[in-house]
Amino acid sequence: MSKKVLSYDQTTLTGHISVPGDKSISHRAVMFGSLAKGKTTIKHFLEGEDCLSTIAAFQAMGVAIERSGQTVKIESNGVDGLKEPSQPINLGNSGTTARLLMGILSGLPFHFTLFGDDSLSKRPMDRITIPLRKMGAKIDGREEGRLLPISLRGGNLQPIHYHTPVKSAQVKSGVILAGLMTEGTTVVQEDTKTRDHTENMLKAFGADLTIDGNTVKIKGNQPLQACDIEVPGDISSAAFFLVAAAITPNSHITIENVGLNPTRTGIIDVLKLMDADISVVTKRTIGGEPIGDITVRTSAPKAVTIEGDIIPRIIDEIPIIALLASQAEGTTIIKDAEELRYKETDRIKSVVNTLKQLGVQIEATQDGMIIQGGNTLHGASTQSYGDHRIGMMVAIASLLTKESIELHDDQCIAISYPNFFADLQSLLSNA
Ligand code: SPQ
Repeated sequence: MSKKVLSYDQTTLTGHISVPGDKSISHRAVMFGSLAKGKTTIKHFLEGEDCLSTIAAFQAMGVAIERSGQTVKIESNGVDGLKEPSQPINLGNSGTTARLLMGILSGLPFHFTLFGDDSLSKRPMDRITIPLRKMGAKIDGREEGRLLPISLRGGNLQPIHYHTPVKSAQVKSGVILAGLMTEGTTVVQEDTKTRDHTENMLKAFGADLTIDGNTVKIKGNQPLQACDIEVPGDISSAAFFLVAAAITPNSHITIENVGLNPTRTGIIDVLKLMDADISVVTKRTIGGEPIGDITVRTSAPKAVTIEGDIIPRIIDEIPIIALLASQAEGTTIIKDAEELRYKETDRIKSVVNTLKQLGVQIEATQDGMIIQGGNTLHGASTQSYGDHRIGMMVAIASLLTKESIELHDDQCIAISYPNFFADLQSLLSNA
């Protein structure tokens, strides 16, 4: 297993960078480009391992997909051109590939076997297999289809009116995509709005769908029309440097061309609520996704309580928000975030254990954590536990101590941010 020793003498971050393409949008661009008849070109695609798993899945179904760096070209004969794969599909570490793909596969008259790595094999799949079974998909797997590996036989789906019990964009998207493969109208309703990239991109591919508050309605059997997609920078990746600049001395950075979809910008709201010096300029909108620049300067953050509807808008940023809170004045409380338990790791446990090792006063609650501010961090030997967001949280934490921090399994950072350490170095070397 890889190991990195993190030790930085100079910790001021300055300059401009752009971050890699958004992971959620990159996955969806490959999926919808493969379902659409014709040629789709994707620019600024995330070359992370998760999105490469999505490409491989559609290649296994006969779609011609070529990638040259961050540009992906897809030439597809549409849904009718998809073939039964001859081998099981490897989903790697990617929950998004698993849940969205199952929605699509449920509409195809073939047999599929799906498996993933150790982490994905522990993550709950019943949240998506339950509605897909209700729509008529034949699904079996470990623990009656709750866990991978899963086998699925699709075809002859019925539309559904589904009120989802979990705050999950993956579940909403999987059901919408299955709905696209039925005769009739599928309705998906959620209590709290989750990221809406599926809805935005389906519209860009010409689909007829309506959104009324937290309810999405989609007509089945609609052919998608190929189109070109430019992927915005991933705000979940940018978040690590936004927080780093807020808590290291004399820092001043701008991250350019970041996706500013309101279902994802909770990190900006949290930084503002904590009194960070942050400004945002929206520049343009592409495929329904606003894009702009975010500037952050060093400040003295204040503690807050974070709960309720903002949680899905910061769900992937909570590890780095916990580190931010450890440097704030006062006690920060994060509630209503029980979904963290179902990520690449149980992120309540892995964040709390790791930050404790580094000297932070933090305790886990059933649905979140309580973080005391004003901590002085020290060196330790830490683990990413194979979770890219824990690995990046540790790397930013290492800017807060002169002692060195060992990070075991740092390579998993490539899941969502292959050039993370190069970008960190470039911001550090400008000072
Ligand atoms: O794809 P995966 O492994 O689930 O990735 C994560 C991440 O941290 O990158 C979660 F672990 O992001 C999810 C996110 O938490 C990506 C996603 C999407 O693209 O639809 C939605 C969120 O998950 P959920 O549970 O809301 O469906």
